[in-house]
Amino acid sequence: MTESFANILVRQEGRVGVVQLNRPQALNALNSALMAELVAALQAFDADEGVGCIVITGSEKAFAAGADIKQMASASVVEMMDSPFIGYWDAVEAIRKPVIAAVSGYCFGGGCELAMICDLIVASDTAVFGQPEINLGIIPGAGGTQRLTRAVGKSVAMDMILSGRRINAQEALQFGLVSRVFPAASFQEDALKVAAEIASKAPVALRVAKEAVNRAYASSLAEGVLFERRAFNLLFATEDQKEGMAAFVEKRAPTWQGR
Ligand code: DAK
Repeated sequence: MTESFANILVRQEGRVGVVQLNRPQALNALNSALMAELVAALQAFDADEGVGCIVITGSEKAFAAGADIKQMASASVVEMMDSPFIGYWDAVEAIRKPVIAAVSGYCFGGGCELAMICDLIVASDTAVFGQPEINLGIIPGAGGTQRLTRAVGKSVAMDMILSGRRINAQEALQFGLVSRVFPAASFQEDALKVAAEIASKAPVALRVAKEAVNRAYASSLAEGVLFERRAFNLLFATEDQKEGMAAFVEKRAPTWQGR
């Protein structure tokens, strides 16, 4: 990627595309400029055949301390309704490749909502999650009331959203919000290893698997199982399915073609 950005750092490590949120003076608060750059970088990685998995991360101190309070403080209701801001979150959700949120430090408000839009969250043991919008006289505005409830259940979600309770990395693991917690000292490498492992899998199967798991949120069990069955059968039209099964039988590593 040759584009240069003011609010994010972008790099590629093997088949992993990494986007690092980089507004340290505001603890990576998510303003429109940062979100526009994030979406541009994610879409570029999504279109790049050399990338199999994408990581969104922040600094050691903050993944993101929320949407930018200073940017929205004086907004009117009509300005909020007309704002293209929510479109950035929708665009993150529309990325087809697996996206990992690698969270260290503060992960609050819109930051937590951004992490939950990602396909999985891995955390440093320093991570702290929260939806503190109630302290500003508002509620989560980028899906937090819905995704947090699905992730951790009603009681914990209500607790966090109504009281502004923060939870640490171990609690987030226990409640099912994050999939793995790593020691701060090795967190960056550990998160990249998870991403590299995913990036090494068959690209079409990854994309279809992501779609199928996401169906579990958006449909009844019966519809979701039907979707999975069709998606599963579809993969038998790919060269990668033939290669994966042949490699198993021949006791060798598969070579994926992404088709
Ligand atoms: N926005 C803007 N600036 C922020 C910020 C934020 N969310 N969080 C921190 N900063 C800025 C601080 O103002 C400070 O800037 P200066 O005063 O130095 O200029 C700098 O970052 C360092 O922050 P602190 O001095 O406060 O640092 P501490 O270590 O003492 O405290 C903290 C760290 C994370 C506990 C604290 O900064 C904090 O409580 N921050 C606010 C957390 C918060 O309330 N987050 C939720 C924001 S509301 C929407 C979609 C989504 C949303 C809204 C609409 N639509 C689609 C319409 C989401 C809303 C939110 O996220």
